[in-house]
Amino acid sequence: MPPTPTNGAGVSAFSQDEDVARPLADASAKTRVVHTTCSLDCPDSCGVLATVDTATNRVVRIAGDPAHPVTRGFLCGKVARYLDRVYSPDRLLYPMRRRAGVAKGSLQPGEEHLAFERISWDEALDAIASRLQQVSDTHGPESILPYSYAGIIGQLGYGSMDRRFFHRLGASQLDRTICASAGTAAFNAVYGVRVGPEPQSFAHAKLILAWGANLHGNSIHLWPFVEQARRNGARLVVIDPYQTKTARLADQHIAIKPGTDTALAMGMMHVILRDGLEDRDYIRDCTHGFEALRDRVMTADYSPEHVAAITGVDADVIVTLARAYATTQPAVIRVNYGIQRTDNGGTAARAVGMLPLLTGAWKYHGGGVMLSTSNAFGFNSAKLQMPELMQASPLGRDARTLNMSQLGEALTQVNDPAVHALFVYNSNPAAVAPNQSAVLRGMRRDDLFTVVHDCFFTDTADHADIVLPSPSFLEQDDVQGAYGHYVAQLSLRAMEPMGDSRSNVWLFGQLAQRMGFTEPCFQENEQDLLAQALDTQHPWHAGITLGALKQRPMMALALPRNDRGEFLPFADATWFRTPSGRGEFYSESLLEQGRDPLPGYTPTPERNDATQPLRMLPRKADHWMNSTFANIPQHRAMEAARIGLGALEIHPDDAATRGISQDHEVEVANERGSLRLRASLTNRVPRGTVAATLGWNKLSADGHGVNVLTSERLTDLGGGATFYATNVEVRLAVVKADEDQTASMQVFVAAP
Ligand SMILES: Nc1nc2c(c(=O)[nH]1)N[C@H]1C(S)=C(S)[C@@H](COP(=O)(O)OP(=O)(O)OC[C@H]3O[C@@H](n4cnc5c(=O)[nH]c(N)nc54)[C@H](O)[C@@H]3O)O[C@H]1N2
Ligand SMILES: Nc1nc2c(c(=O)[nH]1)N[C@H]1C(S)=C(S)[C@@H](COP(=O)(O)OP(=O)(O)OC[C@H]3O[C@@H](n4cnc5c(=O)[nH]c(N)nc54)[C@H](O)[C@@H]3O)O[C@H]1N2
Ligand code: SF4
Ligand SMILES: [Mo]
Repeated sequence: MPPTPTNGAGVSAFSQDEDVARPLADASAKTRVVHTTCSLDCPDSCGVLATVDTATNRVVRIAGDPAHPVTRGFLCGKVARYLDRVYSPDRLLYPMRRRAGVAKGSLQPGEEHLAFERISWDEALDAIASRLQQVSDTHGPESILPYSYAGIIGQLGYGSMDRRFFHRLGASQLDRTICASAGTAAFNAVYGVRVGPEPQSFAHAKLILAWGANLHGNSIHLWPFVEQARRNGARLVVIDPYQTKTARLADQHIAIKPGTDTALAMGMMHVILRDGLEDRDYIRDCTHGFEALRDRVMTADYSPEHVAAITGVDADVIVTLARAYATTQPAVIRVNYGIQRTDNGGTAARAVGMLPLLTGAWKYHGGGVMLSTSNAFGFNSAKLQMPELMQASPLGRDARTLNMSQLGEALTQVNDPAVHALFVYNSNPAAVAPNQSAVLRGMRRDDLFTVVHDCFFTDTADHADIVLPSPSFLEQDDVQGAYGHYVAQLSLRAMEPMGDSRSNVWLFGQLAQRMGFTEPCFQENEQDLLAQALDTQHPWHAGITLGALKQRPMMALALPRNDRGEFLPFADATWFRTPSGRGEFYSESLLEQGRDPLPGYTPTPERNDATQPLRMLPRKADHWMNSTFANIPQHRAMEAARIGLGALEIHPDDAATRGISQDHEVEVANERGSLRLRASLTNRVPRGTVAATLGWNKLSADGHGVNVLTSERLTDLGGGATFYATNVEVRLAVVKADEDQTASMQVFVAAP
């Protein structure tokens, strides 16, 4: 279904959460409606309509764009309240500089103005340019480290002028591994490309596995299609150690032990092959290495009984699941990032990714496996980012690359050269990066020059020398794809930037001028970059030009379809982009890299002994976006209503053996650090597993975030972070003599 043009007329805004629905704008009011795109780091990339009061130029309402073919007119609860963030009194509105003599460290909210003073953009840009020049001259340009992730995922905001700037500077390159690199490497090994079924096709499935995927909390717009399928008789099975809302609403919840998904997937393969349920024609025509895989999975290591012992899932549940998966068509798997954040996580994604190759699920409309759709977009990132500029830098060659999932190490251990300047934008690493103590130790170095560009005074900004204000997505122009659907969108600025905030594109263009970079590409503005992003020969982008998007801001990719209009990736052998040209069970290229060419389960190397017997899930909040929104009172209230703020979710049996009762203050610790939280006794976590939520460090009771517990170990494929492979012990906190337990509990229980 091609998206229809929107003119804002007849908008029927509704929201998933009834309590956040806002009244329709009064038709007689003087308003205009602008199509923007939610650019938070979420698979859904919702079409958003912003209603602007033309008298005040304020955005008075935002709502989902009903013409979007996938996100269809509703927003998640967090972005339905986005205006609370845009117009928050805490927005960072002008550049600021650390006051002379103030040491770097975490600040209490409201204390920032004591540590920082307002300066003009000219002063800020001059100071940054001269310091970066000095660092480059003294230590070499690679001693400068850019650090960015997905504060905005539009093509311009995520990576364009910023990349040009750091390429031309010769700064260290950043390997952006913190989220998706393990799964990317895994699917590249199996398929050579990451595309999957259209989200709309889930409505046709008869069996849906949500595997390490919190649909309700993290990507709600798949849910209506899942529900449609269920109304037609489909079953939803959720495989997740934690009982999410998605799991509660499912037909079956399999509470697997964290980090054991490879074993479960291979146990399913064992049953499928043992019972002769594989699709032999598909395997013959479309796959590579089947015999080798069969030899591996038919060993006793992957028998249902052995897999049950590893995964904690009963053998008969494994057998029933495998048989149902192989004999129900269409069967679709929504695998998400949850399974990847462990040492064996790349292989887990690889093994799960192979399941439809064994059963031929790809042949059916509504079948297959969806990890990410991002590879389907062909935006011209080479033109936006210009890596060739590194040759014009003082290095005259490609710069070294540092892994963002090891920022603590980069700031405290890397030499030749050491990092002397850190430039953070689109990210809050002081809260989101693993091994927080090492990260903060690095950020507190007096000899490190740190710039932070953000909308708020984040934990990272607390450690900056210079802080710069950035706009929200309503305040900048961009163009965006998605990683959960196949619709390209223009995102038009609905309002002027708040205060003196300026976009990433503007900031790095200005800095380039100050650094004396004369290449014409640094003179380009947002309009130039939009045109370049869309200047692509990619066949699926046919017709999607800037001119066309200005007429209709949402355009579906021109995906190849059969005569019934269905998009069936990997239904035949023409789709694979692997070395063998087939779906690879066995990978010669992994073998060449000295890796196991077949999937295989290996237990996590994280210490798991009597001193740290509990597995910790440092999870995302349902109502925040990583650390974004964690400081907004309305969003804190929503999260407080869900599980309470500062909660440690622990199984009642694990609590009982430690003498812990509901609301007791507890200390959660391992060799990297410790956290004070409030015990919340719940069956949402299985025995042996505890959970807590990612947020802003400075808003927690003891100033620490969950990432003090996580490590800088990397995933087996893709060099990703292993957040969910963390072991801890929990004990009752020792309450200081001058505070009694009730008093300290109130700190935790109090809503925002
Ligand atoms: N509300 C909200 N939405 C978000 C985000 C957010 O912070 N909040 N973040 C956005 C981002 S950056 C991303 S990457 C996506 C991620 O979206 P998801 O991939 O859904 O990410 P997670 O919540 O990390 O993990 C999904 C589920 O995997 C489970 N899990 C953990 N370990 C294991 C395991 O070993 N095996 C299995 N089977 N499951 C496991 C977790 O309990 C969790 O419920 O969501 C995006 N959407
Ligand atoms: N324990 C634990 N840690 C995790 C995770 C987890 O599940 N558990 N998830 C991991 C994952 S999947 C991810 S993707 C990362 C996410 O890590 P980040 O990408 O760092 O995510 P956020 O915390 O949302 O921080 C984004 C910041 O960008 C800012 N921003 C927004 N728009 C703009 C803009 O236009 N310009 C600039 N300069 N800044 C802007 C926002 O205000 C916000 O402070 O965290 C990872 N860390
Ligand atoms: S965060 Fe995701 S679900 Fe929410 S509005 Fe943005 S794109 Fe849509
Ligand atoms: Mo992510």
